Formats: sequence, structure tokens, C-alpha cells
Amino acid sequence: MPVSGSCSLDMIVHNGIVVTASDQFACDIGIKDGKIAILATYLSACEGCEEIDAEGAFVTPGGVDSHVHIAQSAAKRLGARSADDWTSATRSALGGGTTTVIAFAVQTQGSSINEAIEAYHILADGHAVCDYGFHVIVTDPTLEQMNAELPRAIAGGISSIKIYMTYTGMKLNDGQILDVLLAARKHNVMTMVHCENADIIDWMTASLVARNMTEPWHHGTSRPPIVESEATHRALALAELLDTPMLIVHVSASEAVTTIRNAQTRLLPVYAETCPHYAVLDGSRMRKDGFEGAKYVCAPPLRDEPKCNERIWEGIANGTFTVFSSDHAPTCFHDHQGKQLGLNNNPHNNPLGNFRAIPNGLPGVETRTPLLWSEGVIAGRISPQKFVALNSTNAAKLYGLYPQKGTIQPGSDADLIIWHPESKRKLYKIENSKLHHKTDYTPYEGLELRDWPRYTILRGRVAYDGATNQVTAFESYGQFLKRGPSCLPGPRNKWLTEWRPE
Ligand code: DUC
Ligand code: ZN
Repeated sequence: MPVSGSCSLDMIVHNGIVVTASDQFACDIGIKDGKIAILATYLSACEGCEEIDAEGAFVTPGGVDSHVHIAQSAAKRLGARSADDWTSATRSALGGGTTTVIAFAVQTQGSSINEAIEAYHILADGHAVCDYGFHVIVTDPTLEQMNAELPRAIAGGISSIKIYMTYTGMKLNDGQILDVLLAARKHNVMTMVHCENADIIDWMTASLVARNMTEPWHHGTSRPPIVESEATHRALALAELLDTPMLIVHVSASEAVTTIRNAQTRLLPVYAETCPHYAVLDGSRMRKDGFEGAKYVCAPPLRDEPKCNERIWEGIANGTFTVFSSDHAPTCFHDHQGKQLGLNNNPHNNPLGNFRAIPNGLPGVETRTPLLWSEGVIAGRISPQKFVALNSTNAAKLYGLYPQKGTIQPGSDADLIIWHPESKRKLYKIENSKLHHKTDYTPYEGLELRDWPRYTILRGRVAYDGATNQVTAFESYGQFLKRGPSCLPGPRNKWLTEWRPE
């Protein structure tokens, strides 16, 4: 139970309702040296202590966005360039309540995963405004990489691997996936999988192109739900065979949600992620006026099936989804190295372009948290505790940042979102001009949210002030986070055959 106290604190947040993944309680928060020092029913300030009156509003942990692409070389696959650099993406994160991002360092085939991580450190170092970590994307899982390089990466604070089942130059076959899973199990790292069946996509794409069906929405035609659900089933089968935990990233298809849910019901250590766009947008967006649909091209695609958004909300509310991430993958619409590639690289001269050349991905690191708060909590779909679990705590636990990040308790980093008290909530219309990224559009333009963060606090400093819409943290304030192993359930030592790892 919180008690009263006073001490030489740096900051006190008064009159908040603190929310964790399991509780909520009214108290003051005392902050010292960037950490939460004390939670107490009343704290009195001493000289020089900054005070913020939360006015009875909810105070939630700073957001942990565990899936963002920042200045990533994969965005160059089609000759595309990322709209955001480390500074703009992390400023944007803070503008929407996210205090930690985990981005991707990509191994190119034939090179070492640690070279990729080093190169990524150079990009981020001194330019991040919020705190950050890296996952490493493994595209070439040789024995040398898995046995020698992976332990070095882990020692450097990288405790998760991402692999792809699609994309030339990145996709792994089933045998390679097993190699990765075996190494992941041995070294206690989390494996994240992009689940889409590459051969079906290639086959469907060739067939569509032969018929000149290349308009933006045929990106969706080429990747029907079965592309995702088949790959999800296969990835989970491989994980079960090797008794290895797995997180399925950016789930959009209802059938994939069911497959994941069934695996969880069988108590397999299976985790899943979905993203804001799958909860609030659908495939009709890709059919928008002319080439505008390119703004909504992402993979897996937005879905056309009736109730597709409802199914995602159901999975969010019933616990199928462990984390809610942005998959921020920004390219500008009006950039010849952005979405316009789909018009300019158009061999069949289809007036509405060529979906194959449109870079995949949507911006969303800033809108993720407010969207989940508004459309989840305030709209009555989930509790504030569930919001905290999805927005912060579970990602921190899954990716080895807990309890430094993802919760409000003594000893944790003082990363907070202070919302508006209920009586002062106003509709917030999303407009790209208000956001802090460098992308020239938001897929949520005009959407009215029921609240927006009043303050974002990172390690005890106000990093975003909603009253002025200013990100107040400076360019090198963000710190690299060395991550440890997941603290969510892992291998169960249950085997399908007599085979055991050596
Ligand atoms: N899909 C991906 O596979 N990567 C980034 C963005 C996207 O939509
Ligand atoms: Zn992604």
C-alpha cells in the first residue's frame, strides 16, 4: 500500500491514477535521477523539485514500441528511401507517448550479423531522442553466424532475432528456420517471424501481372489471408517441433489469429503481435482514388473480409495478442523514392501503377499509443490494465527490458504518459501536420481520437508537452538499451519425437 513521504526528489507527479498491467491506484509518483523513487499517497516537494499535477488523470507507463523500421536498409530493396531518420522517428515516438522503440538491424546475406548491428549503432548513436534497442534480422543463418556471432550479439544486448518467410534476399526456407530456432533455443533468444508464403505470393503476382492487374489494391489480391495463415501454421509447427518460443509479427488475417489462439490454448509458448492499421483500417483503403491507395500498401495487407477489424479487436481483448506495435515503415507518398516508385516503375503503363514497385509499409509510431488508448480503452473495448500490458509491459517482458521499462514501480525508469483527466478530454483530430515524423502523410488523416497524451516523460524529464505539441527532449537524449532474455514462459521440454537437441 502506498505511504506518505517526502525527500529530495527531482520531480513529483501529483494526483494521478497510476495504471500497471494488473492494477490501478491513486497516488503521487516521486522521481529521482531518472528513476521512480517512491509511490505514495501524498508527497511534498522540496526546493528545486519540479511538480506536475495530473489532475486525477490516468498515468500509464511510457510506451514500448517493439516493431519499428528506422532508416533501415531493407527499405532500399526497391530503390526506396526511408522517410524518417533516427531523430525524426524517435521524436515522433515521444510525440505519441512512446519512450522506447526496438528497431531492426538487417544482416545482408554473406555478411555477419554483428557487422549489421555495428552499422546500425552508427546510424542511431547520438541521434535518438527516445530510448532504443535493436532486434537483428537474420537472412543467412550459417553455423558460424548462429554459433559464434549470435552469442556476441547477445553479449551486446540483442536478445531477439527476426526472420522472414518471404521477400527475395531475406526469406528462409524451413530447414534454415529450424537452424535459427535451434540456435535461439540454445541461446535463449526470442524469434520473431514474418509469416507469409513466398511461393504463393510470387505465383499470384506473376499471374496478376500477366493480366495487367497491377493497381495498388492488387497488392492485397496477391496476398490473400491463406498466404498468412498457411505460413503462420508452418512457423508454429516448426517452433513446436523444436520446443522453442516464437512471436508472430504483424498478424492481420482472422485465420492466423485462430491458429495462434489454438496453439496458445495448447500452452505452447506462442506470442503474437498486431498493429494499429489492422485494427482500424481495411482493404478498401487500397482502392482509394487513383494511386492514393498506395499509401495503404503494407504486408501482410489490410484485409477485405467482413469483420476483419472486429476479429483483431477480439484478439486484443482476449489475450491472443501479446503486443501492439506500430510496424512504423515510413516512405513518403510524394517521393520518387517513396510510394511514387509504383507509378514510375510501371512496365505495363497501367495508369494506376504497379503494386509490385510500391514500398510496403505505413508510418505509425506516433499514432499507435493514442489510437489504442482512444479506440481501445475509452471506446470500452479493453481495460486500462490491458492497454498497459499491450502498449508497454508485455513488450518489455518479452524482449528483456522488464522492469527497467514497461511498468511504474520503484526502481523502474521514470517513463510515463500523463493523459488528460476525463473532464478535460477533447477530441483530437489526427492531421499529418501535427505529427513529428518526416513522412508526408498519415494513414489516419482525419480520424478523431478521444484523447492524446498530455505529457510524455522519459527518465524523469518532460519529453513531450501536449499543450504546445512540442517534443522537448534533445537529439542525443535517447539511450541504447542492452536487453536480456525474455521473462515470459519459454521452452517446456515437451517433444514430438525421440529427437532432442544436443
Ligand atoms: N511489411 C514488411 O514486411 N515490412 C515493413 C512494412 C510492411 O508493411
Ligand atoms: Zn515490420
